Amino acid sequence: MTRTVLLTGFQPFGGEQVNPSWQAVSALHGTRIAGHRVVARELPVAFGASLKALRAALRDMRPALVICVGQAGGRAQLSLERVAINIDDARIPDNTGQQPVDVPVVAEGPAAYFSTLPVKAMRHALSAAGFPAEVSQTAGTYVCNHVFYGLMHALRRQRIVRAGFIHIPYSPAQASMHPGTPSVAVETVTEALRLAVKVALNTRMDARLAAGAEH
Ligand code: PCA
Repeated sequence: MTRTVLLTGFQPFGGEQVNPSWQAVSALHGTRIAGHRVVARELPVAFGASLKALRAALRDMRPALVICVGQAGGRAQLSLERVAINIDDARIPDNTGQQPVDVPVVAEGPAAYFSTLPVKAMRHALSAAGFPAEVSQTAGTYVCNHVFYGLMHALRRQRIVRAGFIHIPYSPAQASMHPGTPSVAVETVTEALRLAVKVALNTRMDARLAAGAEH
């Protein structure tokens, strides 16, 4: 049986016309990577509804690997997120007007979950192939962290299903509206994600490489 890789991107938010996370993952929809079928889904930028849609997709597809992708305007590299924390603290309202402040994603849930992706091996492979990539120590406290935490919580008893989150920079079209901010072409992000999926599927044990930060 062909196993599925689930990739998610987000709808536009914060006044943007597009979200490069959806542009990049939708370009991989229907392709095959390392013998797996890729399915892409778009999530709303909304606390609660985003996770409901994600949980439905997990139930329907029973994927072997899940990578959720979101836009992080201002970042210069693909950020392989290490950890999801159990807090919603929104600086701006979501697309439905909700703005939770210091509310847990899951009441009584653990403080945090680590990504189960081999983030070090992925960063190494991406850098070696010329893609800008880093391991990030925070996915923020907005809808992306909310989805990342909810994803890891939903899969907490299915450790065999690898899952995690990648933040991506603005696209050049977006960055032109925010002078001075870095960007990466959507096509480049798409190719980087294709490689990231391949490495995640082919790496059993993560590499022991330094990719920490002092701050
Ligand atoms: N980025 C936001 C939410 C949706 C997205 O693409 C975030 O980083 O939380």
